[in-house]
Amino acid sequence: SHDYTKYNNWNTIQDWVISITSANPTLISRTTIGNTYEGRPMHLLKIGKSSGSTKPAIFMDCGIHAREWISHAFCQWFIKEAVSTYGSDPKITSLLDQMDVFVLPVFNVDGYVYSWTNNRMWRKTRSKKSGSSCVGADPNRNFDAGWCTLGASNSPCSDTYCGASVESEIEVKNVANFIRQNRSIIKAYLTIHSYSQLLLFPYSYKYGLAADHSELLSVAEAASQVLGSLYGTKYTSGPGATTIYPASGGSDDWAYDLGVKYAYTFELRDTGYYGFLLPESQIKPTCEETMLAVKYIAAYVQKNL
Ligand code: 0X9
Ligand code: ZN
Ligand code: ZN
Repeated sequence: SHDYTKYNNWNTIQDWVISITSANPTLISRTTIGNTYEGRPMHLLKIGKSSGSTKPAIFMDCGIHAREWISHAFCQWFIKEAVSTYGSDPKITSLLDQMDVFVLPVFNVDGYVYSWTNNRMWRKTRSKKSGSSCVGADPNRNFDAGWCTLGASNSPCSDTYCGASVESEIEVKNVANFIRQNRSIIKAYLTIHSYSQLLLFPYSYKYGLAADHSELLSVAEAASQVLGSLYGTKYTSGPGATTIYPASGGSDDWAYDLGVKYAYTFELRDTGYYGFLLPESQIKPTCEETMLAVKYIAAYVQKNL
């Protein structure tokens, strides 16, 4: 059964998505943005107090990469904290009164299932390609942002395979379609990965700085500082290309170039001791500190609507 301080498998997450939505009808609504390659539903939760009119929104996804289990855990934690502190935490209350937060708890569902059943270190989707015995593409190399030009591979067997074409992966297409359709209301795009303790922003597909570089950097540095205030966890912030590595086809760069100014990639704990195999004992502290940074960015976005 579901436990916020443990890693939950897809069936448990799916049951939890249904039950937390029905338990919080005034704060959560659920839609499906499409199905995965293997036919699983991609549940999207909208967290916010309904106001009768369309509200500005933040979009956040977890689990683009299958093996980054702390990411999936964070989206569940975020939803729990949001609904359980609405009405008592002034920041969350004000945020959810004025804005909606769209949360995609598991982006790469098929890959996540495979990381539980077959290969704990699986990263990609599970799409099949004729002419290759290798499976899947890297969803974070499959967006339309300098697609397959840098830090991505043309080889279907690579872990950073960019896919046969832009948005060839149905999961990427579903997310991109949703964001395109809601482009006018989406003010921030947050994507949760692990590991390395980084807060990244555009660009990664090129070395040139984003037009909003100084604002993106100062928000990232302030968010990293509040994150570290809880347990002393050290984060580095900066543009992806120079802070982690150049890599094209990422969701953050794509969202930014679409016009979503506050586009951030979180790389959660740790710095490599456990890496993707972060122990369950670190779920709570990791999620609590990350909440502070996400709430900081959300409050900043809200203040600057
Ligand atoms: O390489 C990635 O996709 C991300 N790192 S991870 O270890 N989680 O795979 C970093 C993504 C940074 N942003 C872009 N490359 N656009
Ligand atoms: Zn990742
Ligand atoms: Zn808490």
